[in-house]
Amino acid sequence: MIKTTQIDLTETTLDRDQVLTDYRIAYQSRQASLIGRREVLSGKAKFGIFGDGKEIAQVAMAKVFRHGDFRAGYYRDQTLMFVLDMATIHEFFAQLYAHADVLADPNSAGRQMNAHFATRLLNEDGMWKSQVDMYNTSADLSPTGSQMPRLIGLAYASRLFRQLDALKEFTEFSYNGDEVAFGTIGNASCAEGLFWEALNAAGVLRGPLVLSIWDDGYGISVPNQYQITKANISELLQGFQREPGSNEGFDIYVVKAWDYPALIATYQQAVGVARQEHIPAIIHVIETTQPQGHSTSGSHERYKPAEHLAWEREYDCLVKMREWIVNQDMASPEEMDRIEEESKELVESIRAEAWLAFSEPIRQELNSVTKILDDACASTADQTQIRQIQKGLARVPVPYRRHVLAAIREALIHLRDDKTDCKHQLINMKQRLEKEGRQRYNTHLYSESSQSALLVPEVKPVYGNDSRLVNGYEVLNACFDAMLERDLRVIAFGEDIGRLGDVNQGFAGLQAKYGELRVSDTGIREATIIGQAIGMALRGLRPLAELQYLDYLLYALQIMSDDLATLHWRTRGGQKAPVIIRTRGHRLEGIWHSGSPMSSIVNLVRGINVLVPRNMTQAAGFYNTLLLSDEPGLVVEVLNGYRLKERLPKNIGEMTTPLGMPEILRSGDDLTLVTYGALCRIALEAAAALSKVGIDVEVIDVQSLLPFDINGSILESLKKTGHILFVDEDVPGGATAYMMQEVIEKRGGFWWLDSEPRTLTAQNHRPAFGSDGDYWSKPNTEQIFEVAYEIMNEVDPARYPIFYRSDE
Ligand SMILES: Cc1ncc(C[n+]2csc(CCOP(=O)(O)OP(=O)(O)O)c2C)c(N)n1
Repeated sequence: MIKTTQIDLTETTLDRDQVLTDYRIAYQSRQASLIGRREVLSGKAKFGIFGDGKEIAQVAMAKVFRHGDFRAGYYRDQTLMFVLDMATIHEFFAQLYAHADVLADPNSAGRQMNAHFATRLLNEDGMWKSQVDMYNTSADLSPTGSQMPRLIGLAYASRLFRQLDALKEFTEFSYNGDEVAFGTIGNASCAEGLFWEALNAAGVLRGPLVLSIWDDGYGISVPNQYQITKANISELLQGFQREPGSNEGFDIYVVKAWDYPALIATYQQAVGVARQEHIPAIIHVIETTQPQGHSTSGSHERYKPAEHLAWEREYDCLVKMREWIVNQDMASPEEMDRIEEESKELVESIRAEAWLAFSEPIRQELNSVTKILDDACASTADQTQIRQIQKGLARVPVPYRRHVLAAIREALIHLRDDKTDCKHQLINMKQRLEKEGRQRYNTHLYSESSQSALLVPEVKPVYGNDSRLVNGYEVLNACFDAMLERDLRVIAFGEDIGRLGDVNQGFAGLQAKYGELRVSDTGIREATIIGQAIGMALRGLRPLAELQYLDYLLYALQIMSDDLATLHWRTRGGQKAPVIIRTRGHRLEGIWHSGSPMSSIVNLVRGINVLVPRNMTQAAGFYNTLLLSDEPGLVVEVLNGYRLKERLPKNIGEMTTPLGMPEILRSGDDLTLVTYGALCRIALEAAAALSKVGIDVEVIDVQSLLPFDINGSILESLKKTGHILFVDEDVPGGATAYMMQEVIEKRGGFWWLDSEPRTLTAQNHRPAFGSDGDYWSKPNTEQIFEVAYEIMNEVDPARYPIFYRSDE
């Protein structure tokens, strides 16, 4: 017998009209699923995944979902969205068709597959709407379990809003921390590590979180016995169950997906307690069905036994609710039939409208190009090829803009020697379509608001005669102190940053000064540290989340990449999470404290700013810049810089380091050396040695990998020197290759090269332990000297003969 929180059904009163309205919307939602599948199978949409079988539970959930609340769920939640009008059925079909217009598909403007929901939290100008006046849904993503990390931040924000008086003024985000964060997840996704990490964190953080597990017994074709120990997730979660009277742990409920009154009572109780007392709850919704199988990719008849399929038909939540309504004498079978017929007609007509709205503009573009091609035929000698293109276009069963553009491109090849007006019209149309396509699909990777990080003006550090020389960590400490002081929304957390003040003392004394809620220790849980930050940032807070070492960022990289980096883009500017992530890396000793996997990061987190300051003053400037912006950013501090001496700027709280602006650390005429982070110091040492043999090196610190050198200043240096060397501590082909592409290909540096562009990197393997291990693993002063010298030897062998190597 498993222990769960019990509900009292006697208190539930159900009004007939409300019950019938619930049934109607649930039935409409089912129709949307059925018709949606048909649309995919008939070729009008690419892929479909639906919420059939979960309708009644979501109708019950919707009853307790209030303005200000948030959902972090997955692709089965269309009914909840429909009931609360967070998404309409029209929008649902628009997204199914990938209608790339934010008015048609406000979730994602055609960027996400269907049933990946998101409400628009931002106005057109990128500023927050008032969340307490809306139902809110954070943007869904497909990797299973990835909604969990951010869910804990959404819930924890309520605790902060309730307990921190300083946050009371942010009335557009919270009313006394009363907002509940509703999570949803499939049974099989509970096998993911993210699920367990998030649940544990939620229990520790104690916010108003209500997690529903839709359990249909399968994860695609794999039954629970292969997913979950003892094949029962609520049984497995028993250790999380809170004891009566205690406020630690979760309330755990088990309820059947087809039992309408029990679902209503369960949600009322669970959400009531969560909202009032901030006790999290788990609702294990069992006996859920999936009438159409997992998605349009396959058919469940292939893997579900016949008895199970028969059971699913009998226990379908709509069938059961209808039976219950009729048995309660709330409506006759004929009345129920009528509701169903009306629902079918309604949903079909909405679908037809959505299809027309999606396809008609494309049809018009296709007609325009056909017309221009007609004109082209009239004016060209050889019409056959153009007619073929026209015919091909007319035969496409479901035309997209890509077909139109491909036809134009093909026609232009045939008309390449043509001088007619048609050709110009085609070129114009091609350019217009290309531009519109870019606006549809390529915008909003970073903020386009007035708070874009690129718009934050530079404020240089100011020093006085009395400016003290301090340890690097003290510069950061002063910066974080100033941030916490001036912006009450700043909440810092991470492993060991609270009581200890972080492993390098950047937060020393700040918990004592600002309290445990503003500067907190977390468990060892990198993915959910980032998730916590995302959820909090979505609710208007300014989380400063620390990952203890760069090497452990890999645990969080999936969430950074899948959720944080794509958030603004995948909602086409509908949501933002200006999270500031702090970590330290590059250089210490041993495999896991000296990694610098910058290329892996840079290539996976497009959408997040990646900043690699060489010292703590530059780092402080980046923190200040990020806090003034509404974009996420990662700052990688130099691990061996905390005890190096720096002068403490007088304006540590105001100075900013601009993004995408390299800094020339040493000017020189012979060779451009491009690097960042810990290697800046080593490169300067090498440059000093090289100057002794007559080689004048310009050393450039890129400072910011994403964005990269937005004004092309490295190219200007290359124009002067004609020779370039990229140096870093990543693997060969890593971030040096990235930088080389930026300068040589994108900026056209190729045209200014007088010799082969070179890279110098760490070895392919991880850095070995100890000083010699480091010397043989990472670039050092002597190696930089030799590679730079080799470049100059190639240019002028007589002047720079190789003196340190024999040819044998
Ligand atoms: C990380 C990850 N692994 C695998 C998949 C492929 N996949 C998509 S849905 C799914 C099954 C999920 O089952 P469950 O959590 O029970 O949810 P359901 O779809 O049944 O509602 C799988 C394996 C994925 N999307 N993400």
